[in-house]
Amino acid sequence: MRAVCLSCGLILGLAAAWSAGCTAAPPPPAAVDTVDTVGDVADVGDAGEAGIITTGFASDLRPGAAPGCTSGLVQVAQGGNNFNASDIGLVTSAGGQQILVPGPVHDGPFAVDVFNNCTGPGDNPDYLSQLETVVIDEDGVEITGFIFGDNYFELYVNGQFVGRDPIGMTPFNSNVVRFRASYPMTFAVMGVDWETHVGVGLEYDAFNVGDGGFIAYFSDGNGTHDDWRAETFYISPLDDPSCVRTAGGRDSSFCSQATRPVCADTDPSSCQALHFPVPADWMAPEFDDSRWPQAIVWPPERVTGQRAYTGYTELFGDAEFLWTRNIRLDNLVLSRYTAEGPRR
Ligand SMILES: [Ca+2]
Ligand SMILES: [Ca+2]
Ligand SMILES: [Ca+2]
Repeated sequence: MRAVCLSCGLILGLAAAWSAGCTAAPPPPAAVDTVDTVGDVADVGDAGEAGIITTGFASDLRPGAAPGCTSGLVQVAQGGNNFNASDIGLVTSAGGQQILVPGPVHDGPFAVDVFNNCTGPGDNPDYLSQLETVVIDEDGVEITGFIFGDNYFELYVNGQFVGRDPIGMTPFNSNVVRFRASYPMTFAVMGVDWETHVGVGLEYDAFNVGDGGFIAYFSDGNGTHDDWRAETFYISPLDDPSCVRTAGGRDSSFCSQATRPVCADTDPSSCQALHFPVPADWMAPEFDDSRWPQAIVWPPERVTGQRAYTGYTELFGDAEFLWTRNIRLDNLVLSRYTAEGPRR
């Protein structure tokens, strides 16, 4: 299931350690304004949650390891905008821990294109005829779901992989999936705000701080709203990771006014990142997400003006764009929602 298994054992090991630590953690005390940094671990002082700090660019880049646009000629011929490969790399903490960035992409079926003007035909009006139902629960209900992610998504339902984004970074695309599943139905989405300067959360020649966000709508009326939960696992670029608060859920919105750190202008290779191990079972229905914050709804215009979404808004019903409190610095965001039944 894991295509990019560069350090899966390590990641799973971290996840196990994290789960164990989480189980034993006392209730979180009140938020604190100042934190201490020791070695490569930021002690955020609220139940002992520790992030892993890395500095600078990823090494060991794997071009093509993640799904991506590979043909600029196709893109230009179709009048599109920029295209970029979706590189994955490894960053290493001072303590020797290695982490895949921008995220632990998994192998699995690609979602069908609604709009894809690089590895697809652009507008794909025949998408419904191309769907294959992913059977999760034989006696479940058949549901069609539409997803747009800035920039990459993986969708799990009731713990099973349903589909993933065929383009990791750009150009922007939109997708549709179909599955059969029973209620209560747990939707779990991994969202990645991809980057071209891998490891520091920056993109393009201008070293922009990119932003994330995703939206999903399902044919039973369920979709992305503020009753989902969302948590960040990769925060960058940062001048000082101690700006990230974690009481009541991680919050990077106090960092550089959630906009642009000094390092992005002075020396991007000095920018830091804060990572939190991804629990191996984060997508499972029984996973305890009670410590994750409520997802934040972002206005569509704040997330994207891309045709892949704006040309298909009717497919997304009343769903809303979600992310965390910080749409710019939070780059790997896991989100969950369990539906008890159809939402009408
Ligand atoms: Ca994409
Ligand atoms: Ca970002
Ligand atoms: Ca982005």
